[in-house]
Amino acid sequence: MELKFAQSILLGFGLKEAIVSIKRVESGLINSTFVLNSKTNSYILQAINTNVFPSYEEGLKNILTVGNWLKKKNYPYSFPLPINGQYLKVKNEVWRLMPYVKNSVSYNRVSSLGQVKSAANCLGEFYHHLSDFNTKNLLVTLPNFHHGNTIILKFEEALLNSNQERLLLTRSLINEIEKELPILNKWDEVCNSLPKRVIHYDTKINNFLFEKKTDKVLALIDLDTLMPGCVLSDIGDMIRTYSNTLGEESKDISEVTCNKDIVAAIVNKFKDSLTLREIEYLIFGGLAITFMQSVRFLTDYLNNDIYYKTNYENQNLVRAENQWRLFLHLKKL
Ligand code: GN1
Ligand code: MG
Repeated sequence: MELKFAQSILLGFGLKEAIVSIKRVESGLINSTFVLNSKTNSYILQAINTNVFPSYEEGLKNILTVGNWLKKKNYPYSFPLPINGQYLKVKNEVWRLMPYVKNSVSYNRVSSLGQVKSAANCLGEFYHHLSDFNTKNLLVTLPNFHHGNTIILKFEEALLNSNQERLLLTRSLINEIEKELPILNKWDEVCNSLPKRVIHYDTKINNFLFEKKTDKVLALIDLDTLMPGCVLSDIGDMIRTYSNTLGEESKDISEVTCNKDIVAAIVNKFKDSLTLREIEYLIFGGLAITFMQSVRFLTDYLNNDIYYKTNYENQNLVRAENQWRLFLHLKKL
């Protein structure tokens, strides 16, 4: 991004500071993210992927509603909100600016049990501080986001429309995955039987900001998917991304495994704060979300990578295989 352009966006938000440097943030598979530094402040600037988030204005309302609520309730973590409570449209792009959380860092894979516990604590506090929030006050901005049957239908559609080359390359994974698809129907049944809560819906490891040099979580970020849902979407995604100590981008597929101590630490953190039925299904949540993610990556691969950003040929296939491998290990728990 050019300095001049970033400067004009900052000005669009009413800020007159001179930007001295810009850094692209590589994590995040949907939006594009940059850190802008002036002499005195740092900001996060994001271009919202409006193909994936067509209802981004409703999404902004959800972010502000939840943000204001948490502020009133003294939620003990940062919850960085879009500056001016608005997005800025420039030509065909939609931008948001947020304060940078000082002294923070994010990781694509876990390096200590302390990080796991701290992140699970943060998510627990998030639920706790929203426990009397009426989920009807949130708009459903991505209908059927984690709906198992919708994900099956999209996968089947991709199978019908995919090019022959990609179909051939994925044949054996497709065969394996097809046998397990009923998990996604069970997922729908289980989720429908659990309480509706405010769900983050994207609790992967790099959406937690840690304090530099400690294991302490400062914030749970990336709020485009805040919606009503069931806890298994979030805790399942924590299990998926924290237990896979090589990370979801690892190409070392045969080495991908799930760390049982990490799964146990996550489940343990929630055992006193959820309903019995939610607790009973936490590990199933991790299993189903991992399988779902494998299907979603494979679907995108068959669709020629139209949803998740990629940096190299076949990256979505590698991701799908990585998740499949993790799923096989989780299944043995
Ligand atoms: C996407 O954009 P990012 O990286 O935060 C995706 C999540 C997936 C994740 C997999 C709206 O999240 O659902 O779990 O990639 N977000 C959306 O890394 O589809
Ligand atoms: Mg996200």
